[in-house]
Amino acid sequence: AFISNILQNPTFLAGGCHTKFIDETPELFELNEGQDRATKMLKYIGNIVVKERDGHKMYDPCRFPPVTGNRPDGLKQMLDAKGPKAVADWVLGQKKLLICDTTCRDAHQSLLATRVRTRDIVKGMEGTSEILADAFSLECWGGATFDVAYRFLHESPWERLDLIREKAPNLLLQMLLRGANAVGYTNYPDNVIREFIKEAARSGIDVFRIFDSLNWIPGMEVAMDEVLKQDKICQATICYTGDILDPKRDKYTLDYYVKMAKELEHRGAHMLAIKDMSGLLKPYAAKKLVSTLKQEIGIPIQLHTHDTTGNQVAALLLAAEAGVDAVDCAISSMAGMTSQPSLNAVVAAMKDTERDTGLDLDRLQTLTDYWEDVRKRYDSFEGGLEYNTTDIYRYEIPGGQYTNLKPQVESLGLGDRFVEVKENYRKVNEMVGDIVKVTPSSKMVGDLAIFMTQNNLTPENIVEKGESLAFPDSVVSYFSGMMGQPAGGFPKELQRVVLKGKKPITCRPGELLPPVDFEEKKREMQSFDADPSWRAILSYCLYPKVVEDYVKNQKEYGYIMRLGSHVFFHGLAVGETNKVNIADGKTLVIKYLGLGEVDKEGMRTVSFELNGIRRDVQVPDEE
Ligand code: 3PY
Ligand code: ZN
Repeated sequence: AFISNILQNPTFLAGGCHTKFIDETPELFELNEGQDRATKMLKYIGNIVVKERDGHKMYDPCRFPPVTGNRPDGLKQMLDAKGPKAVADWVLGQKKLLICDTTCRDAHQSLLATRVRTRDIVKGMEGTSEILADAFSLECWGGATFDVAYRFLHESPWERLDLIREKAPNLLLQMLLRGANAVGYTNYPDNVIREFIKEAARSGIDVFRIFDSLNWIPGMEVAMDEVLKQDKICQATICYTGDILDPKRDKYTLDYYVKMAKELEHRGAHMLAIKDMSGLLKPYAAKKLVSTLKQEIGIPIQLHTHDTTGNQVAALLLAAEAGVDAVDCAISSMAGMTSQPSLNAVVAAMKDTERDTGLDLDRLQTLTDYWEDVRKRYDSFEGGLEYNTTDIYRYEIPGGQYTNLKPQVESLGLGDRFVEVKENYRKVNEMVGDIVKVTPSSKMVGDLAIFMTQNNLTPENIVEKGESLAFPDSVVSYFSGMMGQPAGGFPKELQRVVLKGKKPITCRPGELLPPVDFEEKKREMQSFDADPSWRAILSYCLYPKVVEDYVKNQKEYGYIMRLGSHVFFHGLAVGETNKVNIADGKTLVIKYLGLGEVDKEGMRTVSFELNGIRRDVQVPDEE
């Protein structure tokens, strides 16, 4: 094959074959690339079918939202032409209730362990861009989607963003940024935050929702500044906790939120987000909070909540009455419970009122159908709430964490003590000073709650018993001040016990972290990636191990992003055929024939037909 490649090479044919010809013509070696890619893919599927055995059912194809080709320019064009202030002014001048669709980010983060793959997002995106043309934005990036894409889906979040941007050129794309924690769980050096934002802006993010997990404004400062510099929409956030209607809860009062909102406006935010990550903002509290904020600040307000209690369509409607400018919802087949309230329900409720959203319920149904079908591919990640619960008012656990906590607790063998863990979550919140709980502070509270359960600790004995215990990293980080400063400060006794002599900081962690030397990071990466892209370097700064594993996985299995999701997660049923478009115009027809015996080395043969020709691959057996 190599010889015939040489014979067909234009340089060779033109008589240009000199001694360096082979060295200078690397494509000669690429003849097998197609085959190689196919083998890698078969290996990937082989591994999955061995793991899954034949428990897999075939799936019907998805119903796709129709694409009409009618897609007028939208807010994206307004932002590009006139800048963020013009968009914010336009929003303020609107009567209609504007909608942000979170289906492609928070909804699946909260319902399906963040597992929705790029392929499923992108396949419905052209239809989405038409049907949601009158929405405010599409939240489709950031939060946990960044590392989960690399870690569990073996795909690049940057490529996801490119593809969404291409298919939805009219929509504002929105991301969730955890302030100085970017899309991670720890504070990063300032130059990493700035370069990450620059690259995200260049790649198509228009609206940056920036929050700090303790509502500590210095933790948002660098990110806000960089978004403003990039001329994108800076949506600064107040995270909502407690209950402003309850006179006994006197830490997070209406006044606390108003002060914070004013400060964010003063620092140049184009919009304010109220982020109710746990769904604690009861309907009448929403009305009170929004109507007060509308009087106190002049920038548009967008409300984000989770429908864990079942109360939150009502919260959005009362917020709409109180003048909220935009609300976050998810397509109904991906809404409810720990996810956002139903977009379809809100659209229907507002129809023929003075704040009609302008969205069409019948067309939305096609998106609902699409996501209903997509969701079936992710059934192994279901397992969250089966019914709404008002327990959340007691525990104050964020939507995404609530769905994760149970499997996490079960995996530690504490499944029968889940209620105790939740009670400890509540107690820990009190012990650490009644704090805002959202990534990463919520993870710290969860880690400490589990730790208390495992070690039979109570608020009464933790100070005494804790002297001899090594606390989880997140807890040490919190008490060191590396997550920022909580309102009201740290409880001193517990801080002393956790830190064991280490001195906490009170400044912005970014002031102490030395800037990252990107050239050095690049050299470091070359041990596993010969020529890392700028984006890969940035990702590596956030998640070194995860990115290294991702690159290695790609070498092993190739570009598996193009596999259909049911095949990606469950492989094929015996006799099932699947077409995979491995490169534009190149299609593999893969039929799964079945498993062979295990050999002495513990390898199992998996048989396929590839484009009609029998192909076997060997994969390690797992039982
Ligand atoms: C995240 O930080 O990922 C969140 O969704 C917090 O609510
Ligand atoms: Zn959320």
